[in-house]
Amino acid sequence: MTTIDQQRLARVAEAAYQIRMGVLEQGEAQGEGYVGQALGIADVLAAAYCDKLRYRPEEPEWDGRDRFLLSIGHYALALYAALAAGGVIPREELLTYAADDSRLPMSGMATYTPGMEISGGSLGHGLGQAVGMALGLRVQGRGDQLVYNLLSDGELNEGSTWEAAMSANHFRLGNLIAIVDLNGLQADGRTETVLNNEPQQDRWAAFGWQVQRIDGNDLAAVLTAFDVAAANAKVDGAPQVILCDTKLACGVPILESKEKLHFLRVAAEEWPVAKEQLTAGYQGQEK
Ligand SMILES: Cc1ncc(C[n+]2csc(CCOP(=O)(O)OP(=O)(O)O)c2C)c(N)n1
Ligand SMILES: [Mg+2]
Repeated sequence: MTTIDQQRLARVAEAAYQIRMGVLEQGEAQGEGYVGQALGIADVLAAAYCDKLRYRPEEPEWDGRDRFLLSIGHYALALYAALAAGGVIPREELLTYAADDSRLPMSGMATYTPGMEISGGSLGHGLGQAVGMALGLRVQGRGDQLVYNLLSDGELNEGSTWEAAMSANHFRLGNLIAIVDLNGLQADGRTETVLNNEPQQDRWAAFGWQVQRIDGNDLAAVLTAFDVAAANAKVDGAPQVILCDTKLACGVPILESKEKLHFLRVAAEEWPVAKEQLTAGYQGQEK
């Protein structure tokens, strides 16, 4: 495994901390939300928005940008926190999460939020949209721009995801990178109980994809996987997938131990504790 430069690692770790804190602030403002999965995916989003993605914070619709598609609309607060960390939206706006007239609705909507590429409430459509965008960019002679789609293990139960996976290799979309959050949970229970979708590596490989599987909360591994994917990406090559095993509520012990982690309702007095625990963990890591 390549070694990641320590300064780079520290910079992205700080971003991941900021994203997690932004998630907690949004949760606290509403008293509830899809907080567990957002904390789990924070390292991946920090690597994307504070290291790898090409975009202009002040010009979210810049034509030359890489595309990052969030098909899991309920993860929106994680993306809002990443957009704040990346300078696309003001950090204080996070406090309006899911409020009436906010640009940050509870489920991600492209028409409301700068930097939100697609609306994602109906699961299982992001990869198909990513295939279309990757194909479109290549037709326009801009196949060097990468299209990422962050999807969930619940979305692997949708047939449309596998139709898209099949077509991505058929069209040799080497500019397409899927990232799957394998957090082991979905709305009705554990993924392995609801509808087991392992072995994941073999399934994607059988569809013609280049596969990496990593600990999605090991930031050095996440950065390395993004580097490898970007280096492998080539017009007319195989599409790639990064399978990320993540931990729900990662970094916040008081929330990690909760039972109903798909949608968290947290008592008012627990939010400050959650924030303290996050900061203590981050400071401990720095030493
Ligand atoms: C097409 C579709 N079917 C069902 C739902 C209802 N739904 C909302 S979130 C969710 C769970 C999906 O699994 P995952 O994203 O892995 O859940 P998490 O890890 O966030 O708990 C479901 C079934 C939906 N939004 N869209
Ligand atoms: Mg899940």
